[in-house]
Amino acid sequence: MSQKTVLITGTTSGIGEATAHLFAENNYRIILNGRRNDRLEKQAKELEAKYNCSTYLMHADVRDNDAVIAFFNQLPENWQNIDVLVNNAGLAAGLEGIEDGDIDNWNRMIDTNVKGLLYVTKAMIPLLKKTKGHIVNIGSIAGKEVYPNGNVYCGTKHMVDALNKAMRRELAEAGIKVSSVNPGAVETEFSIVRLDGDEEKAKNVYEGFENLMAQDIADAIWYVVSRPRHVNINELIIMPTAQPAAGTVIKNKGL
Ligand code: NDP
Ligand code: 8X3
Repeated sequence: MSQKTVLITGTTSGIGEATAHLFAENNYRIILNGRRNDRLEKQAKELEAKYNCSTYLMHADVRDNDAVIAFFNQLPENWQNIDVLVNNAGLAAGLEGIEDGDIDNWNRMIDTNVKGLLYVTKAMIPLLKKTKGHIVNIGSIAGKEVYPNGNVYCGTKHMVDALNKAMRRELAEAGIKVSSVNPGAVETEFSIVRLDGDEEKAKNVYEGFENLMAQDIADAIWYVVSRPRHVNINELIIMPTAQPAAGTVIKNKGL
């Protein structure tokens, strides 16, 4: 059987990074993506050394549609058979109410989480049609519920939820599977980014309970992708035991 290939957006940290490792361990070739080139290059070397894995770098900001199109236009023939796309790149920026919201933060979230996901997906569909591939969209519990001051982030993830359903309806006849994985609180760089680089405050988010780890979500993504051809997992919601709902965490109770 020929070796399979996955393109994962946002592999330079967190969920994307753990997912790249898990797919490499399972003998996939990996197309790595992110804006921080130093991390991408280091990651490629690590994966190659640890798993003897072939990697290809997608040095592109997913918000830049021209850069996304240019990447696929130059993609060498031997990397064009892509079996799986994991739409993972994303972020939250800020935790203010709408009245005090920062417009640049809103634009960053909408441009990355929604438009970036659409740009990469649109460019990939012709390739995925050839392999009868699989798209895994990383949504969030924030795409299923809303919580105070989550406003625009929750809005973008609700849109990911809608797009996940839209893609599944549109692409079923082409044999492309479409799934979403929707986590609650995972300790990654997510809160550092959301809180504008304040590492102390970000650490507090995860204090007093057992949050999810990036590896938990990578395991779920692998579960979704490794089902038999006739089985599609439409969506998964995965929460820390201590987080019964979006925006609610039970702290200091040993959970
Ligand atoms: P991290 O901040 O650790 O990772 C985010 C990744 O996305 C990084 O690799 C970053 O790379 C990349 N990224 C961000 N913007 C862009 C861009 N414009 N172009 C390309 N890559 C980009 O956070 P997580 O791993 O937690 O987040 C991954 C996904 O999971 C996101 O979609 C997030 O919304 C979702 N999620 C996270 C949860 C959590 O609690 N952590 C819970 C639910 C969902 P770089 O900066 O190098 O570009
Ligand atoms: C991030 C998870 O619980 O902070 O998507 O909304 S949560």
